[in-house]
Amino acid sequence: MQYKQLDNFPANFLWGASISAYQAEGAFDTDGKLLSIIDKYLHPEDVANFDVASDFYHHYKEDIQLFAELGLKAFRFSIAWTRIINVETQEINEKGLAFYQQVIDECFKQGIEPIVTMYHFDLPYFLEKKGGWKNPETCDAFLTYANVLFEAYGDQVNYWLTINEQNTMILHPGAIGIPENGELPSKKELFQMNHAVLVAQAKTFKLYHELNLKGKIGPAINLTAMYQATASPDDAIAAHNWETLRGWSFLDAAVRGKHNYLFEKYLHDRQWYPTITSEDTLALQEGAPDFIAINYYSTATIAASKNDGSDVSARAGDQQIMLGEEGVYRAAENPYVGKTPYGWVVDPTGLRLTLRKLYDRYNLPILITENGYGAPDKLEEDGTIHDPERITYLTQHIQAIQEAITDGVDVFGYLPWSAIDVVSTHQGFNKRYGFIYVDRTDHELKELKRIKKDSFYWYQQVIARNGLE
Ligand code: BGP
Repeated sequence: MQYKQLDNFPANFLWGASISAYQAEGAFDTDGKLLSIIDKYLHPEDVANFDVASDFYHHYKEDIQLFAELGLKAFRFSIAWTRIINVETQEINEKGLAFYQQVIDECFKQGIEPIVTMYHFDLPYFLEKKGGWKNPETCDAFLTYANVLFEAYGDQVNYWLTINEQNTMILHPGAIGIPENGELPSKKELFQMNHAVLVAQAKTFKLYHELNLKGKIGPAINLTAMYQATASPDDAIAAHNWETLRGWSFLDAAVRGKHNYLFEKYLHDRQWYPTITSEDTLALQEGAPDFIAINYYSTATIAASKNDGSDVSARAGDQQIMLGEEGVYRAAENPYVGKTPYGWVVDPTGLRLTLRKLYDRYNLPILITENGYGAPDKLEEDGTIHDPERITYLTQHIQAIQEAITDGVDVFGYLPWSAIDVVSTHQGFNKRYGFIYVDRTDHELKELKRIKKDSFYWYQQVIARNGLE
């Protein structure tokens, strides 16, 4: 649909930006923070690790002041579970609680809405040693953690996100690191974990609502619309397979309170179906979100599986690069879209399509919690950073959101990745997304000085105008 005129962004639209604890904070063992899986997992050795990251832990005030100068109306950050509770002794770490209280206070002082992700990939290592999400105790531990957060900040924070990108954790587990023994869980184990996380999430939704807190809570999934490679009906089935398994299966459980039918068949057929208790079934039914958050970077193009041993691509996959699966789908190229320097498809219209499909399916308000352009930005000798590709990328995606809003989709905020440069999940400091440059490299910490990129000044204008020119 083409419109003669696009609707304006709503007056209270949440223009913002995002980070996560482990990718930004550093201070990995400071003030009582315990180790998470991220601190123990194996990561590529030639890039930065997460020990210091952008040192947001020590720079949060300066950073939030910069976000205020940028004009952000909302700032999404995650809380590190390992700063809050010692899951072994159940002791609460007051210093950890105080840190996030300061972050929240600084946000409010600067007129910024804090948006909190409760869990962004960084499971406490102590729980991992006891089986991680395979152990039902992890679900209980998450509920205890949720309770502590709601008690501490529930009367202040208006938007909560339970789990960041559960689908990345389950479908691309290697993207966030490899366990020390070098072995990723089996598919059967992964889908058991998946179910456990969904149950923990549903119970968290229920708990939040029972506490009658003033805000809203939702899941945050990495969502990607799938195109069929040709008009072949088999390609259409394959695209539907993968769109369901990669995206809808996670959201159907979260929103509709039961597992998707095709997903269940897929698991049964492969003998990966998890153990599900009647208590789990009830928990899924009883918890529901108030809104849906999505992280959107790319679309994918899908062909029918050839089922001849060649469907799984030899190239390394990650959260946006589709690998293929025998009997399910095969990754295909799309000549109509671009790519980032890291091979991620650039498809703004795909965002409009993804938003429409998401709204069709669940009819809930949508918050875009990530979207962005990873690039090896360069600090020029005169102290500037020119990132025109990022500006183009974001401009096109904002345009697509405006089109979706004009279509009638209820999108209430846009929080690109990332507010400031952070360590990429597996590509270090070379791959940057921020509006603010952090002066360090993978191998040299330097002074971690904050420098505004061209995109900073551009986004400032967008927010001030409440939209594109
Ligand atoms: C998402 C994650 C983020 C973030 C982003 C960019 O999948 O939620 O944590 O890192 O992708 O990914 P990367 O850092 O791999 O480029």
